[in-house]
Amino acid sequence: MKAALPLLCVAILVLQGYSQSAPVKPTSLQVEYQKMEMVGFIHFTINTFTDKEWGYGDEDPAWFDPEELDTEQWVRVARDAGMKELILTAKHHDGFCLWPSQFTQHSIKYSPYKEGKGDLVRAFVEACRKYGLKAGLYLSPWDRNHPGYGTPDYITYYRNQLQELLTGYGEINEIWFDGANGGDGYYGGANEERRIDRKTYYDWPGTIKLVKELQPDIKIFSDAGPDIRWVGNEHGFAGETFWSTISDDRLVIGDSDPAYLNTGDPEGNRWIIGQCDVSIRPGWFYHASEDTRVKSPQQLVDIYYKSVGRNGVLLLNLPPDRRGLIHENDVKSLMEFRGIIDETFASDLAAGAVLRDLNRTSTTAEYLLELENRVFFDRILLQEPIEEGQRISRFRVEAETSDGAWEELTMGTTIGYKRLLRIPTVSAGRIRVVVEEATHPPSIARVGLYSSSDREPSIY
Ligand code: FUL
Repeated sequence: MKAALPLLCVAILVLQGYSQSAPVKPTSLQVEYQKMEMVGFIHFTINTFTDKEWGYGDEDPAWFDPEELDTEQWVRVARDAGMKELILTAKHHDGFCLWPSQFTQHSIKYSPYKEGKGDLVRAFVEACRKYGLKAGLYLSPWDRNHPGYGTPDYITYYRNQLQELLTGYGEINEIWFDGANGGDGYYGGANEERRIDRKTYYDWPGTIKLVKELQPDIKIFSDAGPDIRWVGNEHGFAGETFWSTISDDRLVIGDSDPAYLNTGDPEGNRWIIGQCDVSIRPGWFYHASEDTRVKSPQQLVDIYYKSVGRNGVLLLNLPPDRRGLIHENDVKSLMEFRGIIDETFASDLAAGAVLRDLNRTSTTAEYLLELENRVFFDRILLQEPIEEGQRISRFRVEAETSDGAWEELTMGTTIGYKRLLRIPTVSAGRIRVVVEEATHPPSIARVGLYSSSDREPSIY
């Protein structure tokens, strides 16, 4: 009888119309990664000194000479902004290496910085460790300096460099494979245009295998994962509907459909975290001409709601200037942004209240949050227990008005790890979260209510 019980349960579930396929779940490493919520990018290389966004690959290493460089300043700024990881451009498209790679002369070793004895990857990783941040590295697959780019030789070179970076610097939490690939460049003096076949040239499966062998716990980013994916734009905006699940047979590293990446797929066969990359300035690298075009604290707050608040991880770029420091204007805006977020989310007005599970079916649910007193709020936080997959595809939130009626405050589609909703201020004591549709039996892990400082007049 005991042995027959599981079979019976399965039969009942199938008869009841439960989805036959189990929900796709994240790995524990992905859950840990998602919980970081905010990570940072450091775009810094010879471009900082040539005032370019994409170096051609013919730069003279002698131009790289940051005189006040302080990796600890970068990390302190990132930590104070709430970032839990920083990713450094160890090599951008120009091929210039911020570590003394033994495989090229296009590196920091041939620059005046510390008379060629500097190793920025090491200084960066050490600073991250000192302040408790995880370290990640960006190694551009496109290399406009290397003479062999476009031939199999370059793939060997690229993997040798991965080997150097992933064996010489301790634990690296994330490796970032950019999608920009092929075009004109210096290529060892050839000065020509080189196109590659994005589907086959890099043999990504081979590289991914190597990376995981070298660092089993590392998370690999590319537009198509396998662990973390691009969200299809560089504004830092995840889609309003945003699934962490996606079908990998519809993705090609370096060539995936941005619109598909921006929403994910409820039917997807893989869990690939969405990472929302954006720069605090118009460019990814520092340009003095952009000192007055740093994103405002309010713009950063908006980005936060559209990334972290839509089930994504925010990857915000802070490009150090020619001194080798994050510029004062960037620091000011960032700290004001952090202040706004901290103030809003300092106290959860629903803390301690009971979330009652009223009613559930295989694809719907209803929760009631009863507060001791009425509270004013204009921000709602919802979370699903993503360890069990992402299931909810439509919900609404209602509040009980003073005359006992239920009024809709907001509605949405996906929730995932975290959904933040901005609404006009209301005052209520009883709140209902109604899950209208889900791919698998739904549940809500947490409902939070907050009040931001930009309060508008109450509507109840
Ligand atoms: C892009 C690159 O071309 C930019 O320079 C930058 O590194 C950005 C994060 O990714 O594809």
